[in-house]
Amino acid sequence: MLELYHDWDAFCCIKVRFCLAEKKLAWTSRWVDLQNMAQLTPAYLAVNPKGLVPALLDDGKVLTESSVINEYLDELSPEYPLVPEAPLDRAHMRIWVKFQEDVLHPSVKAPTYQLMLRRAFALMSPALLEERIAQAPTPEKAAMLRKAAAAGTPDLGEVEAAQTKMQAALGQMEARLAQCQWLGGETFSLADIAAAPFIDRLEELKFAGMWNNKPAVRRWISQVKARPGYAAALPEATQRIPEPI
Ligand SMILES: N[C@@H](CCC(=O)N[C@@H](CS)C(=O)NCC(=O)O)C(=O)O
Repeated sequence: MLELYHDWDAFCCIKVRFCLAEKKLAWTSRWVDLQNMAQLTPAYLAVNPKGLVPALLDDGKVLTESSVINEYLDELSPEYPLVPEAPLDRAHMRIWVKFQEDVLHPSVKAPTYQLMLRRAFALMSPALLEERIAQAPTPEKAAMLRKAAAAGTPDLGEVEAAQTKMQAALGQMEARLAQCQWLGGETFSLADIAAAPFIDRLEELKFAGMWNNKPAVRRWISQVKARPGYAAALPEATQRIPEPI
């Protein structure tokens, strides 16, 4: 039995749900509400001491790290393969999964906290906020959350710096996708699944205009949206972090 500890509107959780849907695997939802910092409750820290979602339990055995989880899910059944057969194609797939880990996911963090989660944290009681932040696994994480929850205006400097990184990332994707159909090569793979939540988050942030002048990225986005698992992986409107004003 597969149990997924996840939040509906979290980048790495959409990534794993997309994979589960494409592999047609049944799973049970264990919701970790990031808008209330539930990743920092003792109950969840017992599952993943890093206080990060997602975590997958397979018959009670815990796996963390969304890219590792997705390779594991792919290996669970030979049906609907998401890892290319040829070693070189597999290597390219992993390079683009790493690009998601190193570039795409980090680039959305500041705008997500400053423009979206900040509004959710403002609704938490100061006592609960402090209780949760006190459980943060590192002082850096505690400081980042405290800054995101602080009253006042968002740090637009951080948002602008992130937008510069997003533009550069989209430029790299455009160059790749002008050469091949999918990020990993000629077949849909875990690389596209890893990068897909970037599209969704930029749309939520109202940054979708960033790919107006990127025809290959726009073609790839249409292809990703046409995949059966994409809509299944996305949250319902009520499960979304409030949109930025
Ligand atoms: N490398 C990890 C990153 C996990 C991660 O950063 N998850 C985010 C949601 S996408 C999270 O748990 N954020 C809450 C926090 O940072 O406290 C993975 O791929 O699973």
